[in-house]
Amino acid sequence: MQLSTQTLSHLTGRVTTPTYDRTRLTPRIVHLGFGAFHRAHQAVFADILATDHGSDWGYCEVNLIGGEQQIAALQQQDLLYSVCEMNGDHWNGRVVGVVREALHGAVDGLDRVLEAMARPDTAIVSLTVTEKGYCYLPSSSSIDTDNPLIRHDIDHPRQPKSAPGVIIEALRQRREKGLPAFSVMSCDNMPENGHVTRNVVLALARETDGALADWIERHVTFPSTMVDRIVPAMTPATMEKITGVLGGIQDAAAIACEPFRQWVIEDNFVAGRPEWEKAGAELVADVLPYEEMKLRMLNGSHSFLAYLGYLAGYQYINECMGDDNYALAARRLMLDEQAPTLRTRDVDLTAYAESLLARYRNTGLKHRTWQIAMDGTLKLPQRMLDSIRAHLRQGKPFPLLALGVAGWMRYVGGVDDQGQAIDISDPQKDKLAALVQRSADGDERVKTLLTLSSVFGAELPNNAVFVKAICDAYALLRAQGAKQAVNRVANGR
Ligand code: NAI
Ligand code: CS2
Repeated sequence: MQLSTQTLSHLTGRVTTPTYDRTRLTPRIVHLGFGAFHRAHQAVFADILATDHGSDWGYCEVNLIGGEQQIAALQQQDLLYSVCEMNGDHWNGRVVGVVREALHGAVDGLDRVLEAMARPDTAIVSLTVTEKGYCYLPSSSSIDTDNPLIRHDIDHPRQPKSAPGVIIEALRQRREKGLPAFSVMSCDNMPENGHVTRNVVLALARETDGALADWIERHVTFPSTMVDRIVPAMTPATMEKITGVLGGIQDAAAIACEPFRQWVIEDNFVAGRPEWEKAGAELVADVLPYEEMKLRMLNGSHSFLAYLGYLAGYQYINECMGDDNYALAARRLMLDEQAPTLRTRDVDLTAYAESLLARYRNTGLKHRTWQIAMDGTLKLPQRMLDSIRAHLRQGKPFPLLALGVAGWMRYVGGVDDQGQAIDISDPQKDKLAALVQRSADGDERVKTLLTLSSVFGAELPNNAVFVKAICDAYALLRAQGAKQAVNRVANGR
């Protein structure tokens, strides 16, 4: 049996199902990126609001590139899907009912997506399209005009392919119809994600229609957010477990996640917003301190464990945590090298680090190091390099961050410590392969990879202290392998 309105009544008591009248909900949020994370995060906040607080904010879910199967699943399941929180062997299920419409740009047609975004009721367009979806250069937070999607959208602004291009065209149609603007809210892991979104949207709009760009600048807000919940990609084994939790009912859009969830939102919306605070979100004036804390402490240590763990043969984050040296390295990275760079005032960073380590130990989560390792060219700047810059300014050492960056360099070299080839997933994969190909392994490889200016910018590669730190860490990894290197650096040997 498949999940649907009809089969909801077959679900066992362990699963929460929508108790509210779903037809009362209006899809006032169009969400771009119905992937794993959105299903377990923003949609769950909306579901709690509808269940416990009578909210009528519903979602129109959209995928533009990839994710055809998830949208089809929604369409076949009366727009229902389930989320399972897993804590070790303890699983809690919830069927989410806030989706009111589901569209895929390539399957259902871009016109239908634009029509939904340009409806009078649409108040917010939110995004979880991964760092790649913004088509930006992380070293400068500006638009990447060499990106093929952006080049296409400059030539065909009425038939856009990129997420920023689709947002611009929807806003153009609203303006033409005399409708007010919506707010654009990024929920991706980037520092100042609202500013990045604003930068790319305005820069792309300026390429084709200056008057529209001016209108967007005056009328649209781009609130920043800090989002947190660990939601690994689905696996057949997890799917099987969820089917068990659902008492045998199949849900092709099911997702599993950890119990923890956090959302800090800049309170800056032009056309209203749900009362997210009632579901536990924090609405603040300035999100940046929270974003930096999360990106450096959590995501920075995640990427460290992903590269060094993968090289050593650890498939999952909780396996890395089973190695005392890796756990110590992650803790020291957070507290000795990331925490001192932060401007958060009222957060106990030691307690925060301990809570992150406990979350990484969750044996219910099968979070692959390979998954976290992907798209490193878009992740390293905010997760490691910004902190390194702070240490360089103050003349402080950064041995674990250096090992993390060198770990990424070994990883993109394409061979792990067991001699197995690595399947690298990165938008700059071809460029990385070319740089690796033309450099001898060792200092030359490090210096060649440092020429990637979209990642390292202009100054770091010319900083002798930085270059030496990375070359030394890389040499250690080459000579002793990741496990030994982590052991030595974590223990200060
Ligand atoms: P996913 O792979 O399950 O979903 C990715 C989504 O992005 C899909 O809906 C896909 O259609 C869309 N997408 C990919 N490339 C695109 C492009 N070029 N243009 C437009 N749409 C595109 O990944 P997941 O787990 O949902 O993560 C997505 C993002 O959410 C992450 O990159 C991160 O920024 C953020 N996030 C993820 C967390 C997690 O634990 N999974 C937690 C916190 C934030
Ligand atoms: C991870 C994040 O895939 C990654 O790069 O570091 O998705 C991480 O799971 C989330 O940010 C947790 O909120």
